[in-house]
Amino acid sequence: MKLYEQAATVSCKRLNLFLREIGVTDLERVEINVREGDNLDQGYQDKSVNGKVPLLELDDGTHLSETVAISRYFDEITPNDLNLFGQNTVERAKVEMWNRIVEIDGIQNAFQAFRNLTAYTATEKTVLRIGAKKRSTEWNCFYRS
Ligand SMILES: N[C@@H](CCC(=O)N[C@@H](CS)C(=O)NCC(=O)O)C(=O)O
Repeated sequence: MKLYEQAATVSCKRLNLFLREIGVTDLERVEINVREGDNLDQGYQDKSVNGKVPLLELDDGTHLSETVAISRYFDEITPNDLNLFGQNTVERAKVEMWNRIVEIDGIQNAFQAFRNLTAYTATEKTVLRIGAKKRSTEWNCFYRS
C-alpha cells in the first residue's frame, strides 16, 4: 500500500490527522509536489481520477482518491474503537452532514479565496499552463486573468 501526498497541503493534513488518531503510522509515502505540477504527469493521472492528492494505492492496484473515502477505508481495516465516523445511525448521519457542510460551504470557498487572494495565484497559473500542455481536462479552479 502506498500513499501519494504532499504532506503540507490541507487535504493531506486532514487525512494525516485522521490516520494519526486511529494509529496508522507504518505507511509507505510518496511525496507529490503539486506546486511543481507532479500531479499532472501522465503516470499520476493514470492512477488518479481527479489528479489530486491524497491518493491511496492498494497492493492489488486499486486507487482511491478523496480524503474522506481514504479515511473510511483505513477506519474499516484498522482495528479501533474510536468510531470517528459515528457509532450509530444518527451519529453516522451527523458525521456525513458535517463533512458535506464543511467541504461544500467551507473548504471549497476557502480554497478559491486562497488561490485568488494570495501569491499562490501565480503558481496556479503556472500549474494551469503545465496542465494545458499535459492534458485538456477542465480544472475545478479559477483565477484572475
Ligand atoms: N476533495 C479532495 C480535495 C483534494 C485537493 O484539492 N487536493 C489539493 C491539495 S489540498 C490538490 O491536490 N491540488 C492540486 C491541483 O488542484 O492541481 C479531497 O478531499 O481529497
